[in-house]
Amino acid sequence: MQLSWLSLVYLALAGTAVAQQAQCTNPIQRKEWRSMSSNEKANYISAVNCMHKTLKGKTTAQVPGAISRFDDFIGVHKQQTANIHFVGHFLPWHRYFMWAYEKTLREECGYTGGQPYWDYTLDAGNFRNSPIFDPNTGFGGDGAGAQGCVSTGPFKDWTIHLPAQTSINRQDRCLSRRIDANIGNQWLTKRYEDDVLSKGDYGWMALALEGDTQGGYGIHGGGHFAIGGSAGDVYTSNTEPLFYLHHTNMDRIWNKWQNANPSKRTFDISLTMFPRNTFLQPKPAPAGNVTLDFEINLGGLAGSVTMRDIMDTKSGINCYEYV
Ligand SMILES: *[C@@H]1O[C@H](CO)[C@@H](O)[C@H](O)[C@H]1NC(C)=O
Ligand SMILES: [Cu+2]
Repeated sequence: MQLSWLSLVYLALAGTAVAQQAQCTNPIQRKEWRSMSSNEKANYISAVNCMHKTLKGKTTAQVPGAISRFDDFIGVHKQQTANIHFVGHFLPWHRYFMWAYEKTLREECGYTGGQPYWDYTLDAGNFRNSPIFDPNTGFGGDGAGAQGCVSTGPFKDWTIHLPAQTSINRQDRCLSRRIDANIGNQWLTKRYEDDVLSKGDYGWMALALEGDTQGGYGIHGGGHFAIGGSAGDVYTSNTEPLFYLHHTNMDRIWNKWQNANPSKRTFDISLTMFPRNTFLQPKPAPAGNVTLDFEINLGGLAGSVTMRDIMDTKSGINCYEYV
């Protein structure tokens, strides 16, 4: 059956109506960690701890071995790792992932604010002493002992139920951290953020931000390996609660790049559907680039959305801003 011109006009009008209805008038404010009040920080930390406790009847348990909501998120990242890194939708997928995490903190764990970010360029030269590692008002300090178990701060007693290895379903372990201040001081700096912001199109911007063109760790790898321990486990790096502040900061940098030229950049997307630096064996045949119709999903956490739904922080499924 063919659509008549009349029905196309109708669909266009209906689309406009839906867009207006869903207008984002009261965006969630996402703040830098140190600009949050003591109450906001405590509220966030306790919501993360709430997600880590077994929520009876709430965990979607679609990942074998997951017994907490926090495990669910580790499991979904683990299941999709091979398809969501070194691809065009690397940034959009992680934007969607943080959207779900923020939503869960708010709807299931009583959090009232936005997902915070960590602007580590403020710690340049002084990475180890960042207030983010404060045992009382932050995420706790470096790991200790042979396993590098985090032994101070609000997550010191955590047991993680999903192992870093992909072949095992359940293996209890601690949250581990092995701070490498040299990596932080070298890579998590304004110089590399400015390099990302200087790019003229999505492809070059995204390659710089994921670390392909900065000649080393770059900001993405720099964040993971400066924290070290669990944060450096490729499949399960979100065992580290700071993962979400690191990736939200990368999301902020992408959004800052978009906002510098919104009409040209907000919906600019490219790079391949299959990984350029592949985890997949055998290496997949080269496929086309991601477009606005390309779909991503969060497994058992949330259904499919298109790139079009996720690119703009103030339309589609999103309604948040960086302050
Ligand atoms: C795919 O994306 C890359 C990176 O942005 C770009 O250089 C290339 O032209 C794109 N290919 C097509 C066919 O659009
Ligand atoms: Cu990831």
